[in-house]
Amino acid sequence: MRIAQIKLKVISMPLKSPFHTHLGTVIEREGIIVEVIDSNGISGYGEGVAFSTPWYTEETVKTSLHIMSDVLIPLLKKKPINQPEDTAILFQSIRRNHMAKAGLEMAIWDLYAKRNSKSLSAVLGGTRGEIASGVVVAADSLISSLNQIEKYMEEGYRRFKIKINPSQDYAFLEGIRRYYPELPIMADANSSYTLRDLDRLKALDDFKLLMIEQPLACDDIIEHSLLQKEIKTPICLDESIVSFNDAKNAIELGSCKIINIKAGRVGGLFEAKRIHDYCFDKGIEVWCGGMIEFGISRAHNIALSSLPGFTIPGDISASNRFWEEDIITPEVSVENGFVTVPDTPGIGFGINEKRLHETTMIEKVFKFENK
Ligand code: OSB
Ligand code: MG
Repeated sequence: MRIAQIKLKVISMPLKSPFHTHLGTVIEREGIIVEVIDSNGISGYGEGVAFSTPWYTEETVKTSLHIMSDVLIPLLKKKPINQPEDTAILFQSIRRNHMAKAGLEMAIWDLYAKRNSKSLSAVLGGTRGEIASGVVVAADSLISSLNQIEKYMEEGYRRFKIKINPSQDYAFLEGIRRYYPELPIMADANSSYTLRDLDRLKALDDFKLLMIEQPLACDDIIEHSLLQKEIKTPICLDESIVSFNDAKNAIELGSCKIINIKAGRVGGLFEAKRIHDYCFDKGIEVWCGGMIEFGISRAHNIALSSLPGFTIPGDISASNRFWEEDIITPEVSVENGFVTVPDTPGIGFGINEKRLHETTMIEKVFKFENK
């Protein structure tokens, strides 16, 4: 493929309601919309999912914009890309900065699929026509969590993820279980515990949680393996898995029974698929994590979730979970708890140009010289 230009747009949009975690509250979401245009005028879209501040990983919108503009796009200018894998391999010469890499790489996957008139799901090897949808409850009190759960149940969601931390865990989950004894719930701790909290974590076995996501430090695979031996609730790793090797090590050490795959966190769809394939082989279940993202990243998540190993409902909620109006058309919708996987070319969603325009704060255009 011949890239003619790349456009980067930093957009900013308020969330419908604040997203609380023990690491901070997200009120306004910034992101980077990546458009890669080929010499025939076909556009592929990706999304840089780093946050404004480095609370979840070390990247930020500003570092991503810098790495894309000053490091990765110049690399793309130097080497032709024939298939999406070439991008992932080209970017291996640069350390980390996974969300910056993924934003560009995923746009190239979309472009590649569109050029071949295939859906992204088909290009990735997807086998599912619809995927079960999960939703995250990130409220700061029991009462507002219960209200959110009730609303999301009515909307048909199949799995509820509750944010927990040492000051909002046992009594909190007990409060939820009192009203919803059988609801499929899981907890996400975002690294808020240490092994000193072993008794607290053991006690959570009382709640028949589907899993506990990332209880311990983001860079700790050994202690998670010790913890998993002590608790019945399956551990799912999120922050700890930033590469294929992390996934392999965690599985070999018994640090988790489930992996949350986010393409942004691992550097793109190529690495995400490698992790999926390895887990599939080893019988480790995976699901697709969310990043409070806009529709483009969500569309990529839908395609990724159509792979056979994604057996657990992911953080794939409807556009209206976070946004008054999304930047894609149609918006992502959940019906009876399922999202349909598009079979039209590429990510299978169009761009809501008006919404994209009104939310754009910065725009950068990179023109490629094609000899
Ligand atoms: O830890 O999974 C996480 C959102 C932003 C950053 C990290 C996480 C999350 C979520 C789910 O919990 C968000 C979603 O549904 O998009
Ligand atoms: Mg998580």
